[in-house]
Amino acid sequence: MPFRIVLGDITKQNVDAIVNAANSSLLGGGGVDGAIHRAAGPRLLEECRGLNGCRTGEAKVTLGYDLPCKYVIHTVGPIWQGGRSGEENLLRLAYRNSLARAAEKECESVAFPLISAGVYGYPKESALKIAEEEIRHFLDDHEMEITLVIFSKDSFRMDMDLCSKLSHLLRNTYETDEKRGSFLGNVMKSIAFGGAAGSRDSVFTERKAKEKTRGKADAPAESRACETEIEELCDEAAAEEVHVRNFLAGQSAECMTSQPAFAASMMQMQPTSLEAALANLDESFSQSLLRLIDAKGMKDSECYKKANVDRKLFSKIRSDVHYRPSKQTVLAFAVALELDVAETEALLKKAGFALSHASKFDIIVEYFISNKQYDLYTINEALFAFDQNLLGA
Ligand code: AR6
Repeated sequence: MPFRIVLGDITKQNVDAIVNAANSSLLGGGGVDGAIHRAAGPRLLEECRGLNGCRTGEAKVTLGYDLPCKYVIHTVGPIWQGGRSGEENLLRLAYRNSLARAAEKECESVAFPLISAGVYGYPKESALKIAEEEIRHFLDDHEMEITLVIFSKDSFRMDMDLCSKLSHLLRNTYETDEKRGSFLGNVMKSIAFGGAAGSRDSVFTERKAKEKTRGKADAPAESRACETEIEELCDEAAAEEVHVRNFLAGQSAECMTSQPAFAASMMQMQPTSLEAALANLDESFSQSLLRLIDAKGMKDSECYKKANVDRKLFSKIRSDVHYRPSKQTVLAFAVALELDVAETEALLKKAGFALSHASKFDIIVEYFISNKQYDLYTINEALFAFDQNLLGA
């Protein structure tokens, strides 16, 4: 995944280089600087002594010594003075110069802390936005894995308005659906385990009888509507089950005359038809994706970069017609292609997935897609804030 946000300690990241939010002496300090020097050992300070400091916005490289990374890129962010002293430009320079040093050292992966967002007092939400903008800009024409390491959720601030909208949505959709889900779950369990218990009676009709004897006068309207829907499903399933039983009991002739379409569909399950069906598979995920990229007039690179998908992975998807992507990858492409909810569902189906209101991840992504907000970085910020997997691959 070219860009990700993780919660953790930068000194523990398995990357080629980590960035240190240092001060201009480069001789150590508190915060992330202190943590990096402690983890790297005294040889880091020795090398830093020979660097003659570093001006705000610039970046200098040392080895990583006892750290798991090869290099430490030391940069100095601005001290926040109210925003009128060129802080934004200096913070952007700190990211740009650090990334330039990482590219010079041919790093394939680099991890950043939120520069200036601690002791130097830069407002956290703006510091995050600037970090993301600079990283995204760099990734437009570089291949690298860049991780933004957030030390604690306290140091992470996303748009409060968006955050409260999503909390409200999750409360109203996820929790309501969880309750409804448990009702559906019970029906499904009764279907699955009722049949496995060996009873000769239809589990569907059994379920229906139970539903009928249960008093519904007190049930809330929403729950009654849901139960009616389930009852209808049970009726349909029961009818289908009767036909299957008839057919399997050797009553195919009767079945043929009373239900020709059903009998014909059962006949299609013969081995020769199965072979034919398998020879006529639908368009695969990979084929659908490439068709959609063309239809939107996008270049491949434009699409996979917008989707936060690694170039190598995209080549794999391109060359393997049967490639099975993860749900995060499919949704990342849906966002990059700016699909609507129905188109997203169709693309998910190609990979064997669906959007579910029993999943926070799905609700959050669906929220952005249905509101036509296709900025993947903002979506990932929201997913990170709610402890979900990020989009991309
Ligand atoms: N891993 C990842 N992030 C961390 C870690 C860690 N181990 N420790 C802290 N952070 P700060 P600044 C986060 O104060 O604002 C030093 O004394 C922290 O939560 O380290 O650029 C230097 O010597 C915050 O979000 O750096 C300078 O004098 C972010 O790292 C001065 O502080 C930056 O916080 C630089 O201040």
